[in-house]
Amino acid sequence: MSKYITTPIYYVNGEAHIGHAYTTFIADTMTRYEKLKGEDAYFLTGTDEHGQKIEESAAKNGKPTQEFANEISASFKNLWDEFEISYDKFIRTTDEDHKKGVQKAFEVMYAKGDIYKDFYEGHYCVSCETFFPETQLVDGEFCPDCGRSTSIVKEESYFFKLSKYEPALLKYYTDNPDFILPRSRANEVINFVKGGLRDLSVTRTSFSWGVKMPESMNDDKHVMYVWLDALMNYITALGYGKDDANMRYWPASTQFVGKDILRFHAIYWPAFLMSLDLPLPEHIGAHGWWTRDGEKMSKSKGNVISPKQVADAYGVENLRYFMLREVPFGQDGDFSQRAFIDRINSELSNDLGNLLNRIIGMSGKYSDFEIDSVDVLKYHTKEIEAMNIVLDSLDSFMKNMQTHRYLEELWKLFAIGNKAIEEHAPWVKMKEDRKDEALATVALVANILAKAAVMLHPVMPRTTNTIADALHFKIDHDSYKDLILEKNLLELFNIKVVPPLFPRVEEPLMPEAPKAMPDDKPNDQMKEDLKAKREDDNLIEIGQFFETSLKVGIVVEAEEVPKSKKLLKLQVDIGEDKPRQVIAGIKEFYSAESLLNTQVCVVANLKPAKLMGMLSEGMLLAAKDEDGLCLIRPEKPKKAGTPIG
Ligand code: ME8
Repeated sequence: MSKYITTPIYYVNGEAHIGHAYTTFIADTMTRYEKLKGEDAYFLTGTDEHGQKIEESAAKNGKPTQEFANEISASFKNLWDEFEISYDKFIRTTDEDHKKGVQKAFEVMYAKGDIYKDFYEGHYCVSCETFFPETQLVDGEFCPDCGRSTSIVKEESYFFKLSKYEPALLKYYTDNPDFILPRSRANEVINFVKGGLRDLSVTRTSFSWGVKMPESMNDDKHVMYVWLDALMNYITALGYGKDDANMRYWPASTQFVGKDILRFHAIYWPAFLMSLDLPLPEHIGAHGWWTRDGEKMSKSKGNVISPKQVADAYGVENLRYFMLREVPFGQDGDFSQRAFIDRINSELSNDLGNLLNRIIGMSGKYSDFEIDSVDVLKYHTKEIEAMNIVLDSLDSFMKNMQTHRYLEELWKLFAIGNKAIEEHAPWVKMKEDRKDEALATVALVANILAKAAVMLHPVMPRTTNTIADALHFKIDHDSYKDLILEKNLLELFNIKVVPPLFPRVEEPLMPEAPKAMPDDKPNDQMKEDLKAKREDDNLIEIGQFFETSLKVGIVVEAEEVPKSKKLLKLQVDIGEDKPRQVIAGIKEFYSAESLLNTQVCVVANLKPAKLMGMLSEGMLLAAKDEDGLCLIRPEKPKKAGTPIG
């Protein structure tokens, strides 16, 4: 059976960072693992290049959109090439074949009766390229996903009948409990679907940087919604809509995504596929979010880590090892140089690197680098058994994407090897003239290391090839079959001396991340920063809490905003030279008069936003439930501007 593995296609509005690298590393590791097992595996990655956001980023950079997209797309591709990522195809949504495939899919869905034309009026978030119903907006205006200001967009649009697929989706989740992995993530998706799906607007007329409508629709005002365009990449890459050349790889075995875009992949994507009469992927694997030293990464804090910078300092393979070892798949992870260095020194250098050095040293000293396995079973059945138990356990961890457990178990092999050396002390045996025994122990350890290298190969391909070279064998499907499945030993080792693989790291090799100060003003926060904030399982550090400047304010003027059901215009004194203007969506609950001279709590460092053309320079804290909304106020009067926290 073939295996098809994908990463998300990354937006070309900025360079790759460590989160992108993580997804790509897991997908690469999984593909290499399947290939090692002899599977016909195909690995897709690429870039997502359409939509208003990319158009705006290009404009900000003063470049024509296509040229800008070309540059950033190339920077992703070059990075993956430098990292030796084993993708089979790098797709770009601006590829002609892709665009044709999307048009074809649109036609098929339309012919099926799943697409109809109507009008859409709604709150649109450009950053997320998504419409949100009013009930989901924060404070009547802000995007619930990224926190940015939304704008009201009314346009003619084609709609996909997402609502029609609600029952089929729910049934699919029940019948396929491993569709969404880890399973713990499935509930949020199921609840979202149970909450009711609205039909999805799948075209736009407000901008033109997108895939055009199929000619048969005769409607060139519209371009495709970027998520429809983007999700289709997983099949257009296989030739859908062109020649179906590689469609035999469909359905995908695992589609890796970050938890931020799980909803798109676990709801919209399967619904589109059902409409196209195509089977659904076996797994959507949603991983967690990476922070740096406990802080969200954001451009404004200047703490975004470039994978290239880390790889230049520490080596890309060490980075792969660290990221896959450090976090349980699905959970959030933290990148800190301290934790990284500790793992390099203790696990890579001490446990693994030393074992190779000892084999090189002992084989050189005792038998001119030539050792064979003839006596291994005579003296070491106990160790061989222990080794086989570990090797047999590994596959299930990788199948469940539990790379951290896979590596943890794999490391038991080095413990078995190092312990055998201590216990059997070949140097003593040599002195006692028991050379056979001494060499059997060295051969045992060389076999353990060889097998470990085979299984570590998908995670650290280059390093394990060096180990294989030193031990005089090759890592490929044949050696996997021979050494792992058939449990054979390597007959002969002709050991080659190689320099130490993992020099110890004494000092951090990169500058430390700047620490966010409590009064740091978050301004142009990156998308992922904000996106992650909505996750309810995402605990924050105290410093992150203090990024929000909360102050006691006194309402010094209040009036209704004409023609608005919801808004009041307030002037709030927060101890500055002049009061702040706050446009608050509380008119249904408070009259303007009743607010005059009362105390409120104000978020004072929110980016100013325009609401109905008026500037709002803060937000009031309030609590809302089914009984209505009430403002949060100090229990006793406090001076205007008193900090809260
Ligand atoms: O969402 N931690 O592209 P994108 C972990 N184009 N993973 C992270 C991360 C972090 N801090 N930051 C990014 C898009 N990622 C769309 C996808 S697919 C049809 C369209 C990873 O450039 C993670 O995999 O915003 C996340 O899902 C992806 O990058 C988002 O990349």
